[in-house]
Amino acid sequence: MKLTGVELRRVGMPLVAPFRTSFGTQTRREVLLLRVVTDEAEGWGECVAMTEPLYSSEYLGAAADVLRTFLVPALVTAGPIDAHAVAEVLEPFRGHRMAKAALEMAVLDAELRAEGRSFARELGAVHDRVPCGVSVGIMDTVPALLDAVEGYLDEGYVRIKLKIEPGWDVEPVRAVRERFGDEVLLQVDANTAYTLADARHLARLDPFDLLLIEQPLDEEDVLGHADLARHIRTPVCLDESIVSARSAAAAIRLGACAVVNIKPGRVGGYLEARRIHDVCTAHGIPVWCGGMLETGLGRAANVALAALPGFTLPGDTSGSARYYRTDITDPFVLDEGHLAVPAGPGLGVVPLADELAAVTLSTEWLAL
Ligand code: NPG
Repeated sequence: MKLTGVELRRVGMPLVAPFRTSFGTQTRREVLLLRVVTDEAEGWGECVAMTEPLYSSEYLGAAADVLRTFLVPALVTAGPIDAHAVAEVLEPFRGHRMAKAALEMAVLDAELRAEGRSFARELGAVHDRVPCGVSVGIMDTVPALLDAVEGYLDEGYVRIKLKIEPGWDVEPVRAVRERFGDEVLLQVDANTAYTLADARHLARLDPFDLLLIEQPLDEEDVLGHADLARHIRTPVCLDESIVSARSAAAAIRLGACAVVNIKPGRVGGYLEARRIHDVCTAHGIPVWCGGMLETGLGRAANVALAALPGFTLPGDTSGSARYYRTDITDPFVLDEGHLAVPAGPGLGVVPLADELAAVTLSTEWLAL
């Protein structure tokens, strides 16, 4: 395939409700979309970087800049494009995995559309629907949290993840267990809000039979997670710390994680995400698909990934309505707690022209 055009598009979408994590509160999501045009087909990519570098060092403005200045020019210089060669072409540039992931996703989408194959088939999906969990933000009060959880359970979500931080951990977990019982699949996510000095405190979560505690410590503190794992019974899951198949292998060898959250943006793309799945599966480590408040484009690809055999825990693959009143694709709608894996060529979904136009903040064609 020959690359003939790349468009960067910034969209802004209001969230249905504020989403509070240990690193901040979001009321809207700005997303960088990428459209690649080739001589054979077009493809869409979604960059999961947020507007501010609070989850990781990446942010939307930097992603747009590195794509414009380095990544897209390197791909053009490399000649005919092939999705499986994109990562290697971009490899000399350090970091910027979310930007790289978006570019690879768009090229892969174009290639698969041209060949009439789906993301699910390409990645190795073995299911045609996936069970869905939901991530519940930090609330002002426990009753407000219980109302939110009740609503999600009524909608059919099969697993609840509570965002936690110091001051909002044991009590909300206890309240959810007391109200909804021991059968509810429940896990917590700290987004790096604790230190190893909190080990005793975090052990107070042990009686609640959580599926896992996600990224309690700093992203660079892999060894600390291994130490923590010896002090608590709740299985430790890593998110921010896992940025590649190599870092996953190292974390597993260190005993730093019993479970891994795979987010394609965080690790540089869907192909590296699949390699992490393979490494984890080979070591008997269960994985699940994380979420970054994706639009229908990223959601489509995530649902395809979540259908791989090693994804044995429900992911943060919620329905579109969890975040957006109007999505830019046909919405993903929960059916008995599951989402259907798109089967059409490429992502299997395309942006709806009117919906996309309504949320577009700016567009930019890159000079090739
Ligand atoms: O369902 O898309 C979703 C969001 C799930 O909690 C979620 N994501 O730390 O995992 C996370 C968190 C997040 C959201 C991180 C946005 C970064 C940006």
